[in-house]
Amino acid sequence: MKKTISLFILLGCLFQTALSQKVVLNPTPQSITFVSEKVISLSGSYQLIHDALCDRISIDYLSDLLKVNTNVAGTFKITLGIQGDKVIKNRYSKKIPQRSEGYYLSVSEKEIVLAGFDNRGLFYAIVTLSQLLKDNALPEVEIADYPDVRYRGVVEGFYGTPWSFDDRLRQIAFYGENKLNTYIYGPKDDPYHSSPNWRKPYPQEEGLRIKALVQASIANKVNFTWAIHPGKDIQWTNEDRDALLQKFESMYLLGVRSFAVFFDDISGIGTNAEKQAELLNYIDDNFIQTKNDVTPLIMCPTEYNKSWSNIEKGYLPTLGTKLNRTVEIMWTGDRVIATISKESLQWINQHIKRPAYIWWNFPVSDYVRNHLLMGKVYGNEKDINEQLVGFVTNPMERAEASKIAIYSVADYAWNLQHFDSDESWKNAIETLMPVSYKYLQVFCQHNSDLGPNGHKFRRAESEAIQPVVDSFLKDLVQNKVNSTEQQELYQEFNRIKQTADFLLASNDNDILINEIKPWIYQFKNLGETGLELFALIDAYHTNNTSCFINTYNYIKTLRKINHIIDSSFNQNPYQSGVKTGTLVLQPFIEQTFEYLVESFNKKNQNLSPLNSKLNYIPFTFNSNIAQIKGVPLQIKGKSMTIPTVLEVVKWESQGFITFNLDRLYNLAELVILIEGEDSLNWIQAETSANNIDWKKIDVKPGKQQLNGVNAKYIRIKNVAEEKNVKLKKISLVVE
Ligand code: 14T
Repeated sequence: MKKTISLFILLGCLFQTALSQKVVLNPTPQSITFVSEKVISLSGSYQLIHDALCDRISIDYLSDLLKVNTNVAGTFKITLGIQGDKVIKNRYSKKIPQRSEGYYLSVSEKEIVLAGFDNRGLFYAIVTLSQLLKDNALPEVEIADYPDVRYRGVVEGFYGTPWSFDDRLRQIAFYGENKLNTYIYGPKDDPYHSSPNWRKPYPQEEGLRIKALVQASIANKVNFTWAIHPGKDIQWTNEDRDALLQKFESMYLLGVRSFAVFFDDISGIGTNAEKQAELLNYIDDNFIQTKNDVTPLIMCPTEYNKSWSNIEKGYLPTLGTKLNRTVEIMWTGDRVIATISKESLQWINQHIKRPAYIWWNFPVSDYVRNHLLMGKVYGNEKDINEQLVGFVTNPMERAEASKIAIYSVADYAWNLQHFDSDESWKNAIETLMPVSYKYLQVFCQHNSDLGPNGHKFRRAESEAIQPVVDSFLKDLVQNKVNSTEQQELYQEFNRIKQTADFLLASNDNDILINEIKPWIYQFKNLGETGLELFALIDAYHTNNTSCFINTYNYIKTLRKINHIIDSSFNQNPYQSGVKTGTLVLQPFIEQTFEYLVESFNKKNQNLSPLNSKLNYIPFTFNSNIAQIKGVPLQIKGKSMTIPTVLEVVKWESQGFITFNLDRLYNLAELVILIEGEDSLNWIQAETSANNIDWKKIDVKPGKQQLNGVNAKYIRIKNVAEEKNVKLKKISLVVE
């Protein structure tokens, strides 16, 4: 009996075989046939059949996997090789998909066949075999498989602390396990990748670490791609051109065989398309093409997304026509942070005259550093494989936590049509925590949205409980009680509280737990606060005044604990602190609390009213500067800071930032730090008590004392021409 299973029915390729455990294949194969329901138990001695020149990496990997004892040859045959090999040629060649990195795998009672289109294909056949293997047994299957996308992987391209050496080693192994073939090394904060040191070779120790990463990449069939970011201060001289080539040569000596040049996030002369194309063609002609073992050059343009591109001015068309066709061009989509559609790819491809190489800015969190992005991978269209040459994800500073998204990107980029976002996310979680996955799933479900941010990119969060929250809130304001809803919500908060402890005490992925620990603390606080809310509801309905006040006080105290966590962990000048459950659950708590306390106050007019605002925000700001408005003000005690944005900000003439205080304060200190600006004569600062009459104050760069000026509003304004500036810090401290 032969059974071909449609992968749609398989739901993300989870299938129950006669094996005791379920088998999950990631990425989902293109086609899989269950030949029978038999389980093939492996005996431990085999006959490995391969050509003499068969790829050593695959032989070693297979031997390791099956613990092959080469001294004791068995009778069970395992044939491995590629397309043209003698052992493959006549018998199996026709079964191998004619696609690069494709493979054919068959498991029967007689033998196992592992046949790659190329060496990477063979390697991937063994990866699949390793995923099929459970308790030394295999299902009887036939698989023909290949990737939809040529380059699949990760670009370590974020701002912030670069991944550690150990992070990277674990990542590279993970890429091998999930058939990702690309790791692009480009952490913005490595000074030898970008300015100031891009011209210099790495110091010896760091060089050796890169060499070791290259070795690990080779063992996992990953292209270790080393990227350079020279555009901040490149001079377009022959010296700089040669310095870049020399740097690449030094990386080549460390074993690097894939290269990229990034021109993102720069301003000034570095952004010149003609010059960029000229330099890249030179590198391509005199370095990439002259070595016979280097993969095609990759570049990231300055206009790397549609919203930043100006076709009339010709930047992208210049690259499209001038840049050697062999150079791949990266693209983030319609915006810096966007999901990818067919239409947007067609748009860019016509300008760059080649299929784009997608740099997907998810789950990168360098612009929302107080959030974890552990939600599902969704939103990218599934019919775009013809329109792109690569798909790499830019991850979070937290490497292990990023694996949830990376796992699903591996799944998606291998087999677009069969990608099942929900199933892939669940499988990722189970892979990361094979024992405690149920708890991790609860955690991730409520830690996926980004909160309001300058890029206006949001993700679904708390989807399962959201409808209950909505109808609960509707009932609440109508004074209706729906006990099923209440029960469900109560249980969810209870689950959250327990989950936090279960995760803290778990030991199936210590590295992950360590990375996300502050968020687990905050998650527990969220659970506890939610539970107390139900005690408050109870006290309210039973008119138990003292219980109500007591619970009210306790909820306020839990909020203080929340602030303590928020100001103790993950402190950084960008988005400091620790946020969790911000899309659905925190607003639920705040709104319910507010409604209950206000109703209580109305009922108890003889008592002095309780403060119904759980989250009282004393300071806010507004601005007409596009890149700044809409970001949340950072408040710490008496000090407030406009969160640092990574980019160069276009500060138009008359562009302003106004701090609004909740009452009159004596102002203590103002900080305006702008890169390279030692005179702020183009900025006017003024204060006001009533938002009508304004009084000018002098401004100087950096920190300045305000000597107790009494005001409720303080505004800074560009009174000169438009300026492009890198804002280092803008903050105000009151007494
Ligand atoms: F090259 C790019 F494709 C890219 O995305 N560059 C950076 C990247 O390093 C960063 O991790 C990512 C997310 O913040 O976005 C780019 O960085 C930015 C994005 C901006 F919108 C830097 C300044 C910006 F204004």
